[in-house]
Amino acid sequence: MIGATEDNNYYELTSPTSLPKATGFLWNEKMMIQVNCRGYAVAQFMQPEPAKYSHGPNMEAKSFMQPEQPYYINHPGRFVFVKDEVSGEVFSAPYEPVRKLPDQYKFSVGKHDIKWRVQSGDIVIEMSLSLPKADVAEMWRVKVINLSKQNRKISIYPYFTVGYMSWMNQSGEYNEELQSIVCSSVSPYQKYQDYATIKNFSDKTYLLAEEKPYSWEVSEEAFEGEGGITMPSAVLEEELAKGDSRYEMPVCVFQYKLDMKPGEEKEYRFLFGPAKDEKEIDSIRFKYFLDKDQNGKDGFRLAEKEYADYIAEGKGCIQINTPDQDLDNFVNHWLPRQMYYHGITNRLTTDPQTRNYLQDNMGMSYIKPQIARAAFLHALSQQNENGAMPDGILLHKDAELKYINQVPHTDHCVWLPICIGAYLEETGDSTILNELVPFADNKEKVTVNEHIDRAMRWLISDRDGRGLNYIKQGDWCDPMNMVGYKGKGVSGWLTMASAYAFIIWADICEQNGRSLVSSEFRLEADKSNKIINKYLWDGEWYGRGITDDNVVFGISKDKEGKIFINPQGWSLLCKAADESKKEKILKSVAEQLETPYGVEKLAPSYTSMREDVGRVTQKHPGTAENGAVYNHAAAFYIYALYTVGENDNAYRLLRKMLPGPDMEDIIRRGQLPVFIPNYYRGAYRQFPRTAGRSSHLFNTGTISWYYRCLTDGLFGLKGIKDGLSINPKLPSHWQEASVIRNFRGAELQIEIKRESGIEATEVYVDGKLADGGIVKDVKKDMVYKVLVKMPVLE
Ligand code: CEZ
Repeated sequence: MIGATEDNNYYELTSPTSLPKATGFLWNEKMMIQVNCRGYAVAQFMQPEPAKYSHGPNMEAKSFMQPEQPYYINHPGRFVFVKDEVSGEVFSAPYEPVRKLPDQYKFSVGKHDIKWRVQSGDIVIEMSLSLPKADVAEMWRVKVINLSKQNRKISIYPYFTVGYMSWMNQSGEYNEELQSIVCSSVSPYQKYQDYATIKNFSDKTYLLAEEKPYSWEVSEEAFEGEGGITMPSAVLEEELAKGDSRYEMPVCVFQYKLDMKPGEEKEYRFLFGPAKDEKEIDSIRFKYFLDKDQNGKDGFRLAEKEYADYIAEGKGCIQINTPDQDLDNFVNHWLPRQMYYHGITNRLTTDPQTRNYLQDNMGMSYIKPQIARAAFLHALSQQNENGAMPDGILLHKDAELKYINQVPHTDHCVWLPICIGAYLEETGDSTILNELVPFADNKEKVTVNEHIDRAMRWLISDRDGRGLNYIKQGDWCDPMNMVGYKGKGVSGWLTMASAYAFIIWADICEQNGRSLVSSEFRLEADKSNKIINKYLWDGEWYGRGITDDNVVFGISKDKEGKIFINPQGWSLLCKAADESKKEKILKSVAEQLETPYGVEKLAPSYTSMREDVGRVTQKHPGTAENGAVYNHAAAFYIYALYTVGENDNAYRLLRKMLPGPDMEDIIRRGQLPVFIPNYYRGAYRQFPRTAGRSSHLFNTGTISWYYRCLTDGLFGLKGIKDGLSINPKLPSHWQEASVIRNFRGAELQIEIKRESGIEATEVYVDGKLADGGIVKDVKKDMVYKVLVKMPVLE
């Protein structure tokens, strides 16, 4: 019912009702679309701020992508109504809005396309969606197949939602010359100053047909009639009325009449998207449909191919073969794709949050390190000369800091050494450290070394009398906005994260001949750790912070929000926790935060506002930062577990981040294992009924950390200055695994085996024992055969 195809290129679902919210997503340089198995879609494009061309039937608030996206009967979608002209029977593919259960159904999520095959009686509808690489348009194929032994007379009605475009001006009509339905609108605005921007918007939505339609309808109301969207009156008529829409809600529906012989197939192709004007639609029509020649040149097909090639560039640096096939499938096929999406699109925003921008580019270091490098330099060029990093990084000349980026958060500096450190490990490119970069408020250029020194010193300066880092209106946890808004509250986690950043930076400085600076920051890390232990250790675990009114929170005394995951994992990373504290932490996390779906971000979830903590406590218990299995935080914890050698613990939690492998688990999460969502519902001990549900939101900082858990942790194939250090951390029940690791232009074919008689891991490179498990002098274009022998564990 649910599983990967043999070639692993698709993940398939064979019921439209068992996982009704299962989705796949596609993106390109300017847009993204997430479609669910039943035909509903959420799409946005950049102009340069995110905008829509397929709307809900009411005025929509502008917002970024949301978790647990709700769908409703009139939700924007892409459907094909099918009517038997003889019997009058109607169904719709893929499933909505008629909801007639098909005889056979398949939803196939691919990497560069998403497909459906729906059979009702003897009629099959195949739909497929792909995108061009650079244009904003959905490319649809709709195929009709007559499986019966008789001639069949049917009508099909491809239906594309346009929805409520604008309260100022909206209309639509069929344009004969363009063979398109063109809907027009004016984006609502009120300030005359905005006219200069909105006049350039792509305020039209079009549906372009390759083949001339028999008929059409452009008024949603006329199409639905009294039947409503589930059985539109217009479909029951002989012919659509060729209506238009005049300040009425537009829709794009075509009708094609088919007289099909037994076994006959017929395919139609469409383009759906936004445009500035008719001229643009005309040129799109030429490019995709008309520009053909005798040699089989076909713009549509070429664009599909170009898109497939673009997506295929998102390859990671490991191919794995382990006893866990589902993990293999995810890691080899879907994880790098999601990481690439983050790195290449910056989540389709013009002002990504600084921490997201840096972490997403940490992931890009494993795919296209040159892009990561440029991004790190770009981010540093927006640093202030006092060392502080801004809340968001502006990517476009007209971009401005919006929404959450207008709220002061204090953690952005810590991500610099952490993320650039990962880049250095992967590439060995220490030249980045000597690049000269200006500041936002000072054009004078200084080295990256100097930039990061200043960032670290800013973290040291932004502390209270005790030496704890101020939180202001948030740290990594965005909505923790009232701990320190009066200027006194501090973040325990941020103090730990700073200590960890100091250690990473000290290591990098030491390796690059800056020993003085290195010892300065090592000292700072030690100092921070003492302070952390003095003020935040609560007996069995670490507290999260101290409020403006000097109240420690995230501790055993609290009724809700007793324990937070972040301080536990990061105390291991920054080495604040000694062995005995570590044991206590592991136990407390397992008892209070672990669930069948991963570790929760905090517990118990807050059930009412805590005014000295903030907005996070107002989110619904068990969702997002209020106690969901927030995968980004869970990934930090797992990374920390690998760092302290808790291999079995780490693997168990790593595995819980993926839906499955058993069906019950996939159904409960409600999501196919083709991406990791930002959270699964938590509050497992408070609200078990909803626990485990996926947020279906594929924007998440989890991915690059998950990847590092695999490269540095599970497979222990971590870059160091002069080579690749090999020290796998397989779970004790795995006897073997193999990995192809692409590293600095070379390919390492690595076999890992447990062998009796082996006491400590031994690494052989092309037959020779490698000192310290390090493959030195890795040469570009070389292939290395590596054998790793590990002890057998009972
Ligand atoms: O946003 C993410 C942020 O993009 O939340 C993370 C944070 O580290 C990321 O930078 C944890 O707080 O209420 C809010 O503002 C939320 O915090 C969301 O915007 C949240 C979304 O869930 C998107 O993933």
